Amino acid sequence: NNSLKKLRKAMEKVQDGDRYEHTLGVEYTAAALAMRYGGNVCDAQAAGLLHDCAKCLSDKKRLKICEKHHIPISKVERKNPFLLHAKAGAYLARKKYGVKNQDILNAIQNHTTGRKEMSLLEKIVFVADYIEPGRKHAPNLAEIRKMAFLDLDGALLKILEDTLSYLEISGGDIDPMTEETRKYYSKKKQ
Ligand code: DGI
Ligand code: FE
Ligand code: FE
Ligand code: FE
Repeated sequence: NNSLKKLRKAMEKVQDGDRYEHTLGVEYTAAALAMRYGGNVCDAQAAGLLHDCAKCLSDKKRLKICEKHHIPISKVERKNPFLLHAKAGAYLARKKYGVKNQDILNAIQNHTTGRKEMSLLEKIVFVADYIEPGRKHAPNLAEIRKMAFLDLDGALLKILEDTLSYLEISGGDIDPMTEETRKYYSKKKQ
């Protein structure tokens, strides 16, 4: 697909080598999950390619984009502006990379903290980001990779639980959205 090729070229330009490898890994993994769950494969690829399009900007630039375009910044985001690569990324996907599909934009916006009631595409990008082949040293990675293709919500919940335990141990600030997403998918499972 021609537009996917263009997005790949654009990401290669704005991302350093390792990040670009990760981007391609998320693209392929999101495509595989879309095949498994009957999603739109092309949309999954586009969202995978663009999800970290704001990852290689400076924190200052991310804050500037969000402030300038009236994108709300939470307390935790203000203190940890790397989190804003999701919101700033959705903005750039629309304005710079011409994405009009709101589901793709939501998948980019919510790929770090998740949110309750995620769409199939949002879940796919969230999970693909964590399990793509280049991702290393995450606990339970082998188990989560397998689970992703058997029980997407189960994999989503495990990723949130492991991310939150990691943040608790390392003393990272927890965004209320990450906690809310975990609670929602934990309740849903019961
Ligand atoms: O951009 P990537 O590294 O590919 O992946 P990502 O956008 O999912 O970001 C992952 C990082 O975000 C990981 O180190 C955990 C962190 N994270 C997720 N939720 C929160 C968080 N960090 C903080 N401080 N607070 C959160 O709620
Ligand atoms: Fe990211
Ligand atoms: Fe993630
Ligand atoms: Fe990523």
